[in-house]
Amino acid sequence: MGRTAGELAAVAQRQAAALIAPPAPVRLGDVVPAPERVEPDTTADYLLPADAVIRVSADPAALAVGEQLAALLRPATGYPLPVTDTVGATPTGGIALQLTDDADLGAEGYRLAVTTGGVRIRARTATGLFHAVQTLRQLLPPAVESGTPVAERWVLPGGSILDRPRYPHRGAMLDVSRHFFPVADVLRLIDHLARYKLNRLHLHLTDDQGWRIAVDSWPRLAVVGGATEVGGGPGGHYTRADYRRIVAYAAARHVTVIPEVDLPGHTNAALVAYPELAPDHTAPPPYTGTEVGFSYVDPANERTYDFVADVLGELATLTPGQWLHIGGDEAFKVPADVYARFVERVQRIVAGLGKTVVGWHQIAPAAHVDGRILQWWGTSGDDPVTADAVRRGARLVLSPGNHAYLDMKYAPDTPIGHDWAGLIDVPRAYDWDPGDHLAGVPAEAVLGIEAPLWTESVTTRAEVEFMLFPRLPAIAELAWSPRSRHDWADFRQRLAGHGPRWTAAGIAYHRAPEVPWPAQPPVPVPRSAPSDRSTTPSAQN
Ligand code: TNX
Repeated sequence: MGRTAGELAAVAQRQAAALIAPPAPVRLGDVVPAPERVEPDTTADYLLPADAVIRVSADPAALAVGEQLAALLRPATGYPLPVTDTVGATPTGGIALQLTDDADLGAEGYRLAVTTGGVRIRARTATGLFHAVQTLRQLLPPAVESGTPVAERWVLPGGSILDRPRYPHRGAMLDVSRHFFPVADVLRLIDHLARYKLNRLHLHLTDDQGWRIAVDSWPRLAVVGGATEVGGGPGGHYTRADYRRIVAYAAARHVTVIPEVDLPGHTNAALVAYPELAPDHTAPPPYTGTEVGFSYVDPANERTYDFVADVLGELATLTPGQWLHIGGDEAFKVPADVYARFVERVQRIVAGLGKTVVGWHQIAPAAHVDGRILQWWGTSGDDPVTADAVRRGARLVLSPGNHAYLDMKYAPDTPIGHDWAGLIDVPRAYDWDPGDHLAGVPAEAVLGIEAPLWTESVTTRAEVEFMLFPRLPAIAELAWSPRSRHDWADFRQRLAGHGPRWTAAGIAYHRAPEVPWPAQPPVPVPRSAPSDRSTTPSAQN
């Protein structure tokens, strides 16, 4: 049935009102993840002037953060925002980024104070300054995300923030094996992580469907093993230079890359390239389906350990971070005792390379090795084998399949994803506590959390972003904010305010029904009207 003229007029009036009404001003508490302490002072708002200067402690890493802040603000404001290394003890207007000795702030914390005279940020490290810059970015109007100058009053809400992370390990994983994603997509993902104060990017580099990292000593891995992906597409791989670029881009954003080579299972692509590693020394056909658990490198063949040592050795050299992830999941065809001995040997190889081993929680039964981390992806909250490994010294990163798996569908009618671990809407992503999630595991054993995105059904950057937003910020809040700030009613309001930011940044997010998204905000009017910025991205639903 058609609508009456009166109904149509009412709809038109509401749409017009949404376009005319200025967006609600940003409040000091509107930050995701929620800062530890927020003290607003509504008499102390700061209007960023066109001649503002960014003053930074004379330290190269701090100055780099100052330059990042300037680069963030210049496009939308059109202001020159010069960066100087002359931060003084007394506020002098503009934005100050200052390194201090304040032990309370730890390795990543910061204080941010907005007064009518300017903004002052203090941290013990450049990383703390960097996180503060992400907060500052969120305190400016959403149009700050625009790539071209916008006529806007660049007001920051007055008051002060003290902020520190709950967990040191806050991450996401991208499976680049099931579908390959080019370097540019990975860099953009790193930007998304940094925005929400996540500091680990786990790259699932190898699986049955494709081997994605060039290895000089075993060149066919990437060239042959990388030429496939789920669904029969062309696949691809990262050269060493590509991988170095990813790692450096991440480091500049205070994100550490954790590369994963999945062993001994999930290795069909490696066996296609090097049949000598297969138990029957015969090349299997390339695999482009989505089953798991059928392939494995031969644990009884010494050549397998040469392969593991060479691959992990090259990866260790390319990776500045402390961790190497050895997979270990779903090796269904390898008997338990053989599997445990294999994992123990690989753990020793990693230790010998000076790195700390991470593995999926299936490696729990293997002997402990210094510092080892299990990534738990169960769905039940009760896992005696993992709890036992923790008693023997292991630490945990939590990726509960039924809360943190970003490849699960949001709802029965959202287009992409699996549902083997259930549907994960935004409340479900948010409503769990990493501190007491696993029975028999003390809170101190939990290093943090990680949200994996498996990509059997995820094929493009837009699809990656649809699965990440808005669930990734929910995970980020669990990882960063103190438990005392955990509050769904408050979170959904803060999250809603990010919709217009994502739109301005070209992120096609899922407009989850549990979140009170603002009406599509007025598109900022570009001052120098380039026609290609005059519409918002169309992938909104
Ligand atoms: C299980 S989680 C897997 C992956 C799949 C994923 C799909 C884990 C360690 N292994 O191989 O991609 O489920 O959700």
